Amino acid sequence: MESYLGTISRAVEKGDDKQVLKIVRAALTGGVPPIDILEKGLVPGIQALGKLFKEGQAYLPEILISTRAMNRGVEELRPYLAGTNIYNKGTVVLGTVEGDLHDIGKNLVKLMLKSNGFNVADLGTDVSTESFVRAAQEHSADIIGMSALLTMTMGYMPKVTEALEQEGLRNKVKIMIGGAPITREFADSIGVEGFAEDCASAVDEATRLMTL
Ligand code: B1M
Repeated sequence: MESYLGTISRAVEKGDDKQVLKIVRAALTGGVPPIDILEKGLVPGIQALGKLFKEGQAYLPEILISTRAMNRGVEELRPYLAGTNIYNKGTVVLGTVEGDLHDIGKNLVKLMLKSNGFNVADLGTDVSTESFVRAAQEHSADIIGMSALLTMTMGYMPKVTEALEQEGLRNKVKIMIGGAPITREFADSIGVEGFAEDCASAVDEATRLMTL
């Protein structure tokens, strides 16, 4: 069992999707519990790469390739995990704020969150304040995640926060923000709990927010 799991982790870290699929299937046939394949095989692989990324020893293309490999494995396991609710750490409503069309970073955050067990409702780009509020209600969101790449559009973040407050939702959701011009100081100044500098930290931060 250990050899299956270690091989899966290394294949995710290397971004070898064919190997991931092959060994996940072999592990399932060999009787390894699907949840172990997920938590002791796939997840440690993407976490190892996330750590390298944070240390500057891995780069975005590698994250993308490994995320794809991870997702191949997750998709193979999904039928076995469906309905157990084990693979849901929380629901994140995610979008790039109004006026902003940049979505490369936001999509990476989505991939990393999904790969690490979060349910993500992706609203896309140029998302209005009303859409964030409506989606928070519709999806019973635990976290609202906002991305902004333009200094001009950062100003929509406090607007969404205020609108959630007005709708009486602020005590039900945590808010996480990110994007190149966003800093922890800015997050503090607008009174949101969460900030992440990159897609790997976004997973740690979302996990932390779920414990608050
Ligand atoms: Co634009 N653009 N752009 N652009 N663009 C920038 C952002 C800019 C810095 C370029 C520059 O001038 N040097 C500049 C912004 C200046 C500013 O306001 N500070 C800029 C500008 C001015 C513009 C236009 C206004 C240009 C024009 O039309 N005159 C225009 C605006 C359009 C609009 O949005 N309304 C525009 C358009 C575009 C393109 C459409 C051409 C394209 C976007 C394509 C797309 O996203 N589909 C584009 C691109 C590609 C860039 C650059 C080159 C790259 C951005 C990117 O994808 N980075 C960028 C310059 C640069 O950054 N070097 C630039 C890679 C990405 C992985 O990083 O998005 O930071 P990033 O995401 C990271 C983290 O920030 C974090 O995790 C991600 C992964 O680690 N993160 C989060 C992101 N969101 C998060 C959310 C979280 C947590 C973490 O929680 C919810």
